[in-house]
Amino acid sequence: MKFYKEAGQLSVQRLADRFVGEIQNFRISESTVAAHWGDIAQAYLDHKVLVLRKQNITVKEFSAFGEIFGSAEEHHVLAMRHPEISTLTVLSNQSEIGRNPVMKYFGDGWHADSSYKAIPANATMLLGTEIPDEGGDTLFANVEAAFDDLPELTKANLRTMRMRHQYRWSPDREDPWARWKFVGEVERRSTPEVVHPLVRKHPETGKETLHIAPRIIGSVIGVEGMDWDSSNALIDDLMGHITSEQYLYRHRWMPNDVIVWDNRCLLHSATTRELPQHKVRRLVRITTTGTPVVAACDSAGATMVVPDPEFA
Ligand SMILES: O=C(O)CCC(=O)C(=O)O
Ligand SMILES: [Fe+2]
Repeated sequence: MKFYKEAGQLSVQRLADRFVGEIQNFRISESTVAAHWGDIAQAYLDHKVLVLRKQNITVKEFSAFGEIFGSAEEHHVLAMRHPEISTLTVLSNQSEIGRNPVMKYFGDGWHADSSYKAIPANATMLLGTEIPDEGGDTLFANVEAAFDDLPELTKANLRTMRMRHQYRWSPDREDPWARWKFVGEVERRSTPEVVHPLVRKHPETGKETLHIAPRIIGSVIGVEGMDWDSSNALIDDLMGHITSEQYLYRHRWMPNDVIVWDNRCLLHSATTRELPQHKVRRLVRITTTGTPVVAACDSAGATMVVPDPEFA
């Protein structure tokens, strides 16, 4: 179903069932960003993912756009940073100097950015600089809609739970995809285990959503206080529900596309592992810092950082 929605003077076309808007006839520049700041911020909340086509823009203009969504954060994996501008990340599916081969597949697997930090990310935006003719799509899942559709009793039960997260955690450290393979001491120190409420309230819309990721290399250890089997089964069940077809949007990239998404109510995944190596894909990325995770229910408490015994 497609329909048009006006956000102030912006024309926005809905691209998926309950989320994703394409802002039309808009060229990002410092002056257009200043003139449409409020409209873009509102469209972002209304649509959760914004798509802007044909943005042949400079890195400075891209950064100006990013400021609408807060302050840009430096990626904790040093090798992912842009060599000159530390608040930009460069994604590439090629073998880049100084990078572990696993980094070619950055973001492949369902996740929300920085979900494992005490203060997770607000927005992430990407500018497609080198895009293959086919493949390398980015997938999005509308977690807020998926949570909303759950039975009331299930929602009430989930609201009392807390989830353990850690960037480098993996059920199997020998797994070739495990982050243990490339995180050094500096990165380990900046990413201790963090326990968040499982159901959070969106800080701007007040809507409830799940703060979750898959347990396989997805930074999620498990539900606090629950035995492994029950925790794994619950996470797998929820992930199966969230990633069912009715909640998904697949972004097929064109060169110079800009997309921005709300990590506070969505999951996303790159598909670079399926992309043949000769198909070059490079994008520039900005992520902005969010606000603390606020539990939907008081009994789920506040976020807690667990002191790392290795560095205590
Ligand atoms: O490359 C992509 O499609 C998405 C990568 C990703 O997860 C991110 O930029 O946060
Ligand atoms: Fe990501």
